[in-house]
Amino acid sequence: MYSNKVKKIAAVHDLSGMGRVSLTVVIPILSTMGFQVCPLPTAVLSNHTQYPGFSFLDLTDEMPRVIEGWRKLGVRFDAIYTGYLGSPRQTRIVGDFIDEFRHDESLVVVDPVLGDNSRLYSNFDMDMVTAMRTLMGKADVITPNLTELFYLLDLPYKADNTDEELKGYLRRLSDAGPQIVIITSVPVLEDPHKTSVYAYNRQGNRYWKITCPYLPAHYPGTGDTFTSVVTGSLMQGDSLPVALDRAAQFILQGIRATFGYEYDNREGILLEKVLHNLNLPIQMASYELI
Ligand code: PXL
Repeated sequence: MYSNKVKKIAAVHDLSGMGRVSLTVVIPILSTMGFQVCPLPTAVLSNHTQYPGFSFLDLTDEMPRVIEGWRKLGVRFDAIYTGYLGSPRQTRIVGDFIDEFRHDESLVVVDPVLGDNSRLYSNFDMDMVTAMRTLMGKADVITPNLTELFYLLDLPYKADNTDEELKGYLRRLSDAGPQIVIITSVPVLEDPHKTSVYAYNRQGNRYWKITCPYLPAHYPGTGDTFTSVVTGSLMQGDSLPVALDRAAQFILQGIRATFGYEYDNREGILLEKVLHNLNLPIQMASYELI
């Protein structure tokens, strides 16, 4: 049956007041791309956890009440996109939420937010890693960065990996459930100013690589930006390599928009200056089949 309704995305992330991460990034990006974003907040923070201090209101006890409200409304989501979760118990609540609120065509995206630059974020420990491994099994798409990849695979971090090694990691994570696995923030050894993204789609058994002319780790929230654009793009019906290109291009535009200013990188990229670009056709095609 023909339907022109706006697609609904449940966004399960924290709300951090300062420093453009999580819901303050996910909502504007996916709204601009034409989707209705329904937030299921996991925590409220004064600012993200890469600042030296932060307030933290854990919403684990509130989440089942929000979910109960949605149950009464009889809502189902066309996508469920999870990011920063505050505790292992939350990952279990979110797992049950996915089982109940997805439908056959829904896209489930789990960004296993655990750490960056080879370390776990403050207030996460190995229990959180184990819990994230279980949640990952329910996803269609996962987007770990290189640090998160090694925690999920229970391997020691190493920055230097061959294409063949990275393909092996992608394959192992996909074997645990997700059809699409995307690894972000892979250093390019020959050029310290670049990073690569590697991706695998089990459907078609193809591996992709794109190299980005920037270092996202310098700007918190670029992981959330990347996964938000990929999610919106896949929901629009773009192929995986086109979705990756859109996300990489958008982050590059955001970083370029910040260059001209005296600026505290912890605030993230100047998203507001480039949001409108999300509705333009992509300008570059930098993906490679590997
Ligand atoms: O984007 C990752 C992220 C999300 N939410 C919070 C964070 C971070 C990264 O530091 O601290 C609260």
